[in-house]
Amino acid sequence: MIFLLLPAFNEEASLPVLLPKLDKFLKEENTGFQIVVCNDGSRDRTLELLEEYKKTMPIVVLNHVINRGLGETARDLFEYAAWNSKEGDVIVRMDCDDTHEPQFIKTMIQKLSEGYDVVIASRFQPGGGQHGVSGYRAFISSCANLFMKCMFPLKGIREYSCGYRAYTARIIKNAVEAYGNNFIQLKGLGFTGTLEKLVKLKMIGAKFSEVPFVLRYDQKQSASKMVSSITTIGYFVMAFIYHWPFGGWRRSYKHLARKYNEAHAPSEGTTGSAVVSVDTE
Ligand SMILES: Nc1nc2c(ncn2[C@@H]2O[C@H](COP(=O)(O)OP(=O)(O)OP(=O)(O)O)[C@@H](O)[C@H]2O)c(=O)[nH]1
Ligand SMILES: [Mg+2]
Repeated sequence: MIFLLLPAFNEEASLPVLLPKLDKFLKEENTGFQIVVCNDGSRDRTLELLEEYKKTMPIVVLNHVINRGLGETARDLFEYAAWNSKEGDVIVRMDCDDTHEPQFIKTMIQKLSEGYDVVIASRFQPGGGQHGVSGYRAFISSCANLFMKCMFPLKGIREYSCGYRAYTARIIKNAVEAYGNNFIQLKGLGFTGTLEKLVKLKMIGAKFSEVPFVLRYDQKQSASKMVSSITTIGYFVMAFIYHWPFGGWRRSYKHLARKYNEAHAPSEGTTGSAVVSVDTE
């Protein structure tokens, strides 16, 4: 079973394009799936549209009456998936703004089955890229990714800021169990939680990989909700508290790292990696 997690804030223009496309793709893949959308206090027709689509598609709607931001929304989506999935399931998080094409779900899941816990859709792998992104924005995004790579190096990973990723349900269940409400701790700092998830998963022994992905920014219909100043501050705050004071997160979560790394250590004759099984209908 695949859980598709979609945070939605004022996405009335994109949902009628994305949801039917997603539904069609997943049905063609003949894969059991559940779409989970969190409407985060949208002030447009997002909630009404979701209630309509629910009648014909497997959609669960989580609703925030007040806009709480992407951090709290992602927390609720991942907690929902952690409680409602089975160990062998897959969790995919994508944006609602129609810039993430569903076709990449297939390659991400194939990659997960090679034994990874997290597979990132990456603009920076050969074959990846971005359409419709201004030179200025592309430059800022590359700088941000370089900063994150220096601060939080993850082997083989170049894409830190894109939220389009596939996770094994097992690693998300472990993370929610290990960190509780602190899996995404920096909830008020814009889109920082997208990076924080990678760092927190790394600390409990997750294995990462990437597949090439083309960001379709040219298809974006809704306004950007990214407040880059707050997110930039968030990255700096995180880099700081990862190390300070007295060893920061690295020290305070050391016991968790030990517990989960030991639990996932390869036993003799195995690769030490969970093989993902996706139930088909
Ligand atoms: N729940 C919630 N979701 C949000 C909020 N802001 C953005 N989102 C959603 O998070 C996803 C990412 O937001 P985007 O505006 O696409 O941000 P981005 O992809 O980093 O950057 P742009 O595409 O340039 O805007 C989309 O699905 C949004 O609907 C928010 O305040 N609350
Ligand atoms: Mg987007």
